[in-house]
Amino acid sequence: MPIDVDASYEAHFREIETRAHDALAASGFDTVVIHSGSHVLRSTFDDQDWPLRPVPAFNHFIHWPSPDAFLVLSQGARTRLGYVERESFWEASFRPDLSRLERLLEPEPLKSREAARGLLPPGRAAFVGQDVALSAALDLGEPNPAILLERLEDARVEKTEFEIAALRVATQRAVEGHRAAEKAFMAGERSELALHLVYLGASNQDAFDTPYQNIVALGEAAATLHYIQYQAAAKSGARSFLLDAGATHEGYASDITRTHVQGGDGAADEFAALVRGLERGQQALIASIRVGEPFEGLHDNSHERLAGLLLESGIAKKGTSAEALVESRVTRAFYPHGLGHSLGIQTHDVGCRRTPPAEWNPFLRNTRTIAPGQVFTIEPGLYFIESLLGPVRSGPHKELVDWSKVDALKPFGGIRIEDNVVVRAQGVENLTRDAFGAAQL
Ligand SMILES: [Mn+2]
Repeated sequence: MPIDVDASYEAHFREIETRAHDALAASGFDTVVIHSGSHVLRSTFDDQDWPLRPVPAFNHFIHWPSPDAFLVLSQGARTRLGYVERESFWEASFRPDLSRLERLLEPEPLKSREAARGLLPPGRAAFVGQDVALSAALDLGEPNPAILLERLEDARVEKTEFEIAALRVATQRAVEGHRAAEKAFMAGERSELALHLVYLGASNQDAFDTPYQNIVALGEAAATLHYIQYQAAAKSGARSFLLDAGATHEGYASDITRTHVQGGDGAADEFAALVRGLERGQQALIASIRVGEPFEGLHDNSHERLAGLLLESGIAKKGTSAEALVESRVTRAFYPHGLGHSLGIQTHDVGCRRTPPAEWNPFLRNTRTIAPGQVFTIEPGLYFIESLLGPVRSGPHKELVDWSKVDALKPFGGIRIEDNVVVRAQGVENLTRDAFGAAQL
């Protein structure tokens, strides 16, 4: 059944408009001007721009992937949208669809960006955007005041039904790509570049449309957490495939990782068992999500589960305990990143890391208390990263690990399984599993 994203847009806009007004009141501003963005040169020696990434605070209201639109929100006044219409015979211009907006605000075409100054009512104004020089030149308000920015970021943590619908569409697109890439790998494709292109084709997007650069790793390359150096030549011996790739809809990102294995010999079977074990643990973690609990507790629990898997697989030696593996931080060498992060307009949405994590969880990006409306990833991993394992091999806890096992599994690189979940008052919806289910024909 197609997802009706439009139906909930008006309620979304009204809700986040109220949140923005509250943010203004709390931070002592009367007005905020949010700028969609300016073109940025890729190099000062060159005449090409980067594709525009609209400012997240702007995209929260309107998906407008074009520069020089100005959203003006003022306490007690109707919201205004000024935008510069450009005619160019070099490039196609962006044609906004204003039909959805007309009941919500005043769209006002501007002759130039300078005309944006005329949109501001009297009072204390703040500017939110990347182009601080433009704000200064046009006197659009205090640039990016931290107190207001923080509140606008916080206002993105709890998703509206519109945002959840957009995330569902973004997830479905990504799942099409994941299915096609898995099929190609299982059929013998061993070029990372070719798998990347299969993914883009099946998810119907250009590389610049993806929310983050696809991570496409065969074999040992899966041990590099953000591996994007796709090899065009086939890695004929590779038997594992890690794909971390998403898609966007209305600027909202999905972020999905799957790990596949093909083989048949002992080591491939052992690695396949590890993949299944990690996935079982990931699903158990999702089932244990509870409103009111700290996300960091889930992260700590993911280390206890990993310790169990290391023991079960024989990577950790018999006689060692799960507690010892966690206490000695050996699990951190196999799984160095955080369990998950908030997801929305930004792949790594920022509002969930207001307080720093514990010293032993340095890379955790979500330290919030779990609450309804939050959307985050659950992505435990297990990798054979020599720069992290080396110090364990020669350190005081080397006896906890069976290094011959590690060496046998190293050519497979690593595993990550990542789903995107929505927290509801009554439980959790798994956007990723729902989409994989729907795509199974
Ligand atoms: Mn992620």
